[in-house]
Amino acid sequence: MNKETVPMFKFIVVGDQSVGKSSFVKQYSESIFIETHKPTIGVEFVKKIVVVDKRRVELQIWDTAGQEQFRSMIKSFYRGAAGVFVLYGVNQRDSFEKLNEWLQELQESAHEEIVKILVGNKSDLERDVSKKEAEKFMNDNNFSLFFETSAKTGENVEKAFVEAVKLVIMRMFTSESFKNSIKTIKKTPANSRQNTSRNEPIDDVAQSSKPIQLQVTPQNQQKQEKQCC
Ligand SMILES: Nc1nc2c(ncn2[C@@H]2O[C@H](COP(=O)(O)OP(=O)(O)O)[C@@H](O)[C@H]2O)c(=O)[nH]1
Ligand SMILES: [Mg+2]
Repeated sequence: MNKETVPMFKFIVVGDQSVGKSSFVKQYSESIFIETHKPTIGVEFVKKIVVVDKRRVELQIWDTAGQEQFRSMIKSFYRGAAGVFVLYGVNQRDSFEKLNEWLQELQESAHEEIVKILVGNKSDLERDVSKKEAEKFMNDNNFSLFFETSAKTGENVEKAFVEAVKLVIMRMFTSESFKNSIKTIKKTPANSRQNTSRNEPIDDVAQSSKPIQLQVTPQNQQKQEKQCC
Protein backbone atom coordinates (compact mmCIF):
# COMPACT_ATOMS: atom_id res chain seq x y z
CA MET A 1 0.00 0.00 0.00
CA ASN A 2 1.21 3.43 -0.93
CA LYS A 3 1.62 5.88 1.91
CA GLU A 4 2.41 9.51 1.35
CA THR A 5 3.51 11.99 3.95
CA VAL A 6 1.95 15.40 3.56
CA PRO A 7 2.73 18.28 5.91
CA MET A 8 -0.32 19.57 7.68
CA PHE A 9 -0.46 23.22 8.66
CA LYS A 10 -3.01 24.38 11.13
CA PHE A 11 -4.28 27.94 10.76
CA ILE A 12 -6.53 29.74 13.20
CA VAL A 13 -8.80 32.62 12.20
CA VAL A 14 -9.62 35.08 14.99
CA GLY A 15 -11.08 38.53 15.38
CA ASP A 16 -14.20 40.26 16.54
CA GLN A 17 -17.70 39.10 15.82
CA SER A 18 -19.00 39.91 12.31
CA VAL A 19 -15.70 40.97 10.76
CA GLY A 20 -16.13 38.19 8.20
CA LYS A 21 -14.04 35.30 9.58
CA SER A 22 -16.46 32.59 8.44
CA SER A 23 -16.97 34.31 5.09
CA PHE A 24 -13.19 34.59 4.62
CA VAL A 25 -12.77 30.86 5.25
CA LYS A 26 -15.76 29.98 3.07
CA GLN A 27 -14.52 32.12 0.20
CA TYR A 28 -11.16 30.37 0.36
CA SER A 29 -12.41 26.82 0.83
CA GLU A 30 -15.53 26.86 -1.34
CA SER A 31 -15.24 30.07 -3.42
CA ILE A 32 -18.65 31.25 -2.27
CA PHE A 33 -20.01 34.20 -0.33
CA ILE A 34 -23.21 34.20 1.68
CA GLU A 35 -24.73 37.55 2.58
CA THR A 36 -26.59 36.51 5.73
CA HIS A 37 -24.76 36.42 9.02
CA LYS A 38 -24.96 33.16 10.94
CA PRO A 39 -22.84 33.38 14.09
CA THR A 40 -20.25 30.64 14.48
CA ILE A 41 -20.79 28.53 17.56
CA GLY A 42 -17.48 27.71 19.20
CA VAL A 43 -15.10 26.53 16.52
CA GLU A 44 -15.49 25.02 13.07
CA PHE A 45 -12.80 23.72 10.82
CA VAL A 46 -12.26 22.90 7.18
CA LYS A 47 -9.47 21.08 5.44
CA LYS A 48 -8.00 21.95 2.08
CA ILE A 49 -5.13 20.52 0.08
CA VAL A 50 -3.00 23.14 -1.65
CA VAL A 51 0.08 23.02 -3.81
CA VAL A 52 2.47 25.85 -3.07
CA ASP A 53 5.89 26.04 -4.70
CA LYS A 54 5.37 22.48 -5.94
CA ARG A 55 4.77 21.26 -2.40
CA ARG A 56 1.53 19.56 -1.47
CA VAL A 57 0.30 20.80 1.88
CA GLU A 58 -2.83 20.03 3.82
CA LEU A 59 -4.35 23.04 5.53
CA GLN A 60 -6.57 22.70 8.53
CA ILE A 61 -8.34 26.01 8.96
CA TRP A 62 -10.03 26.71 12.27
CA ASP A 63 -12.77 29.32 12.16
CA THR A 64 -13.51 30.65 15.62
CA ALA A 65 -16.40 32.51 17.21
CA GLY A 66 -15.69 36.12 18.10
CA GLN A 67 -17.98 36.21 21.10
CA GLU A 68 -16.56 36.77 24.54
CA GLN A 69 -17.88 33.50 25.99
CA PHE A 70 -15.81 31.40 23.60
CA ARG A 71 -12.52 33.16 24.12
CA SER A 72 -11.06 30.88 26.76
CA MET A 73 -11.86 27.92 24.56
CA ILE A 74 -10.15 29.43 21.52
CA LYS A 75 -6.91 29.73 23.47
CA SER A 76 -6.53 25.96 23.54
CA PHE A 77 -6.70 25.77 19.76
CA TYR A 78 -3.50 27.70 19.29
CA ARG A 79 -1.50 24.62 20.23
CA GLY A 80 0.23 23.23 17.16
CA ALA A 81 -0.89 26.14 14.98
CA ALA A 82 1.47 27.26 12.23
CA GLY A 83 -0.29 30.51 11.52
CA VAL A 84 -3.02 32.83 12.67
CA PHE A 85 -5.12 35.23 10.63
CA VAL A 86 -6.17 38.16 12.79
CA LEU A 87 -9.15 39.86 11.18
CA TYR A 88 -10.79 43.24 11.54
CA GLY A 89 -13.30 44.95 9.28
CA VAL A 90 -11.90 47.93 7.37
CA ASN A 91 -15.34 49.47 7.83
CA GLN A 92 -15.59 48.48 11.51
CA ARG A 93 -13.32 50.76 13.51
CA ASP A 94 -14.15 49.11 16.84
CA SER A 95 -12.94 45.75 15.53
CA PHE A 96 -9.59 47.36 14.67
CA GLU A 97 -9.35 48.93 18.09
CA LYS A 98 -9.94 45.58 19.75
CA LEU A 99 -7.08 43.87 17.93
CA ASN A 100 -4.83 44.25 20.96
CA GLU A 101 -7.09 41.96 22.95
CA TRP A 102 -6.68 39.23 20.35
CA LEU A 103 -2.96 39.76 20.27
CA GLN A 104 -2.70 39.41 24.01
CA GLU A 105 -4.43 36.03 23.90
CA LEU A 106 -2.28 35.00 21.02
CA GLN A 107 0.86 35.89 22.90
CA GLU A 108 -0.26 33.90 25.91
CA SER A 109 -1.28 30.79 24.00
CA ALA A 110 0.53 30.44 20.67
CA HIS A 111 4.07 29.41 19.74
CA GLU A 112 6.22 32.54 19.79
CA GLU A 113 7.15 32.12 16.13
CA ILE A 114 3.64 31.49 14.84
CA VAL A 115 3.14 33.23 11.48
CA LYS A 116 0.87 36.21 12.12
CA ILE A 117 -1.19 37.62 9.29
CA LEU A 118 -3.16 40.83 9.74
CA VAL A 119 -6.28 40.94 7.58
CA GLY A 120 -8.48 43.97 7.01
CA ASN A 121 -11.60 42.35 5.55
CA LYS A 122 -14.57 43.92 3.73
CA SER A 123 -12.34 45.98 1.45
CA ASP A 124 -15.33 46.32 -0.89
CA LEU A 125 -17.04 48.59 1.66
CA GLU A 126 -16.31 52.18 2.63
CA ARG A 127 -13.35 52.18 4.95
CA ASP A 128 -13.13 53.48 8.50
CA VAL A 129 -9.55 52.32 9.05
CA SER A 130 -6.82 53.63 6.77
CA LYS A 131 -4.28 51.35 5.16
CA LYS A 132 -1.52 53.46 6.65
CA GLU A 133 -2.60 52.96 10.24
CA ALA A 134 -3.10 49.25 9.67
CA GLU A 135 0.42 49.01 8.25
CA LYS A 136 1.75 50.80 11.32
CA PHE A 137 -0.14 48.37 13.54
CA MET A 138 1.33 45.48 11.57
CA ASN A 139 4.90 46.72 12.03
CA ASP A 140 4.44 47.64 15.69
CA ASN A 141 3.07 44.21 16.49
CA ASN A 142 5.35 41.92 14.55
CA PHE A 143 2.94 40.68 11.93
CA SER A 144 4.66 39.02 8.98
CA LEU A 145 1.96 39.83 6.45
CA PHE A 146 -0.89 42.26 5.95
CA PHE A 147 -3.70 42.09 3.40
CA GLU A 148 -6.89 43.98 2.79
CA THR A 149 -9.36 41.38 1.59
CA SER A 150 -12.95 41.04 0.54
CA ALA A 151 -14.64 37.77 1.33
CA LYS A 152 -17.43 39.07 -0.90
CA THR A 153 -15.47 39.65 -4.11
CA GLY A 154 -12.65 37.27 -3.23
CA GLU A 155 -10.01 40.01 -3.48
CA ASN A 156 -6.72 38.89 -1.91
CA VAL A 157 -8.28 35.94 -0.07
CA GLU A 158 -6.40 33.20 -1.88
CA LYS A 159 -3.26 35.32 -1.93
CA ALA A 160 -3.37 35.69 1.86
CA PHE A 161 -3.41 31.91 2.31
CA VAL A 162 -0.77 31.19 -0.31
CA GLU A 163 1.64 33.77 1.08
CA ALA A 164 1.02 32.50 4.61
CA VAL A 165 1.81 28.92 3.57
CA LYS A 166 5.01 30.05 1.84
CA LEU A 167 6.09 31.80 4.99
CA VAL A 168 5.35 28.80 7.18
CA ILE A 169 7.47 26.63 4.88
CA MET A 170 10.31 29.14 5.05
CA ARG A 171 10.08 29.40 8.81
CA MET A 172 10.22 25.63 9.11
CA PHE A 173 13.61 25.71 7.45
CA THR A 174 14.97 28.48 9.64
CA SER A 175 13.59 27.50 13.02
CA GLU A 176 13.80 24.02 14.46
CA SER A 177 11.62 24.95 17.40
CA PHE A 178 8.87 26.27 15.12
CA LYS A 179 9.14 23.17 12.94
CA ASN A 180 8.78 20.92 15.97
CA SER A 181 5.69 22.77 17.08
CA ILE A 182 3.89 21.94 13.81
CA LYS A 183 2.32 18.58 13.21
CA THR A 184 3.02 16.45 10.18
CA ILE A 185 0.42 13.90 9.28
CA LYS A 186 0.69 10.73 7.31
CA LYS A 187 -1.83 10.54 4.52
CA THR A 188 -2.94 6.98 4.34
CA PRO A 189 -4.84 5.56 1.34
CA ALA A 190 -8.15 7.17 0.42
CA ASN A 191 -10.28 4.53 2.12
CA SER A 192 -8.89 5.28 5.59
CA ARG A 193 -11.20 7.21 7.91
CA GLN A 194 -10.45 9.54 10.77
CA ASN A 195 -13.14 10.42 13.25
CA THR A 196 -14.19 13.63 14.89
CA SER A 197 -15.92 13.85 18.25
CA ARG A 198 -19.20 13.55 16.32
CA ASN A 199 -17.90 10.39 14.65
CA GLU A 200 -17.89 11.97 11.24
CA PRO A 201 -15.16 11.05 8.79
CA ILE A 202 -12.88 14.09 8.53
CA ASP A 203 -11.58 13.00 5.13
CA ASP A 204 -15.07 12.91 3.65
CA VAL A 205 -15.82 16.33 5.03
CA ALA A 206 -12.54 17.63 3.66
CA GLN A 207 -13.44 16.43 0.18
CA SER A 208 -16.68 18.40 0.24
CA SER A 209 -15.11 21.31 2.15
CA LYS A 210 -18.06 21.36 4.52
CA PRO A 211 -17.11 22.72 7.94
CA ILE A 212 -17.23 20.49 10.95
CA GLN A 213 -18.75 22.25 13.91
CA LEU A 214 -17.53 21.35 17.33
CA GLN A 215 -19.99 21.76 20.16
CA VAL A 216 -18.97 24.01 23.00
CA THR A 217 -19.36 22.29 26.29
CA PRO A 218 -16.69 22.03 28.98
CA GLN A 219 -16.80 18.22 28.74
CA ASN A 220 -15.88 17.99 25.09
CA GLN A 221 -13.41 20.85 25.16
CA GLN A 222 -10.83 18.31 26.33
CA LYS A 223 -11.71 15.99 23.45
CA GLN A 224 -11.26 18.83 20.99
CA GLU A 225 -7.85 19.62 22.38
CA LYS A 226 -6.82 16.02 21.80
CA GLN A 227 -8.15 16.05 18.27
CA CYS A 228 -6.51 19.20 17.20
CA CYS A 229 -3.01 18.29 18.41
N1 LIG B 1 -19.53 43.48 1.98
C1 LIG B 1 -18.93 42.49 2.63
N2 LIG B 1 -19.59 41.82 3.57
C2 LIG B 1 -18.94 40.82 4.22
C3 LIG B 1 -17.60 40.48 3.93
N3 LIG B 1 -17.24 39.46 4.74
C4 LIG B 1 -18.31 39.17 5.49
N4 LIG B 1 -19.34 39.98 5.17
C5 LIG B 1 -20.68 39.99 5.80
O1 LIG B 1 -20.51 40.33 7.16
C6 LIG B 1 -21.39 39.56 7.98
C7 LIG B 1 -20.57 38.77 9.00
O2 LIG B 1 -19.81 37.80 8.34
P1 LIG B 1 -19.31 36.47 9.07
O3 LIG B 1 -18.42 35.77 8.10
O4 LIG B 1 -20.43 35.70 9.61
O5 LIG B 1 -18.47 37.11 10.27
P2 LIG B 1 -17.77 36.39 11.52
O6 LIG B 1 -18.67 36.58 12.69
O7 LIG B 1 -16.48 37.12 11.72
O8 LIG B 1 -17.56 34.96 11.15
C8 LIG B 1 -22.20 38.66 7.03
O9 LIG B 1 -23.43 39.29 6.77
C9 LIG B 1 -21.34 38.61 5.77
O10 LIG B 1 -22.12 38.41 4.63
C10 LIG B 1 -16.91 41.23 2.93
O11 LIG B 1 -15.73 41.04 2.61
N5 LIG B 1 -17.62 42.24 2.32
MG1 LIG C 1 -18.25 33.20 12.11
